[in-house]
Amino acid sequence: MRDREFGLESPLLGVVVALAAASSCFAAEKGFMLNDRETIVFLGDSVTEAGTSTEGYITLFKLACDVTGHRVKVINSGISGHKSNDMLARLQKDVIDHHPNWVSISCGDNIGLAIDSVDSYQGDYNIFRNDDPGRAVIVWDHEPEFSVSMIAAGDWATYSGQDQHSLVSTDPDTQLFEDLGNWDFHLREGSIAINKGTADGAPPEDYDGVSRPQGAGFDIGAYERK
Ligand SMILES: [Ca+2]
Repeated sequence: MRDREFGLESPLLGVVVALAAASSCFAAEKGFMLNDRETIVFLGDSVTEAGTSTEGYITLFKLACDVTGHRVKVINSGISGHKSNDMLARLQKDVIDHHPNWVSISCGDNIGLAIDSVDSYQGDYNIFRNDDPGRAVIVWDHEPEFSVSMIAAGDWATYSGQDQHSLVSTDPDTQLFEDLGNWDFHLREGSIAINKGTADGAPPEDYDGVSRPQGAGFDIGAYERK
């Protein structure tokens, strides 16, 4: 049995953390959306499995419930190493059978790309980047994991035979987007994605309706920089 439950009376940790953005259950415009005695299941991988550790995100979520006087039942259904297909296979047992009012699903949290085998992967004109630069690509039947620097050095393209035109970004704030903090994914001046896409299958207009390509070629991403 891998699930772990937090009792309704779990102790406060004495530290109040700004948690309002931690879950849509705290959507600012709607206030606290969980009701007393409701159940929430957290389905995920290693980050979720560790989520009920002292500083884990589920612990912080439960703390927020406690300090706001909401008695909710929290169930941790995280299992380290699990991908979306693994979670789907245990969805009935680990989620539905708990009859939750809410479900939080969290996949691939600290891994850029995880696949069972390189044989099942086809990709190109991507931009690789990960918060944990040591875990950009994981192939389950291959060691070691590919870091961002290994991808930049061409190790991933050589191994996979894919991503021959793909790039690496170490800092998307300055290398890619106009305003990542505010979810503005328009390409900034000098973005490494400009003119690095392909005409193959490219829509004639970008997400804003701007005709593509602009300049010397198609840009990678949803927006063509004018
Ligand atoms: Ca362009």
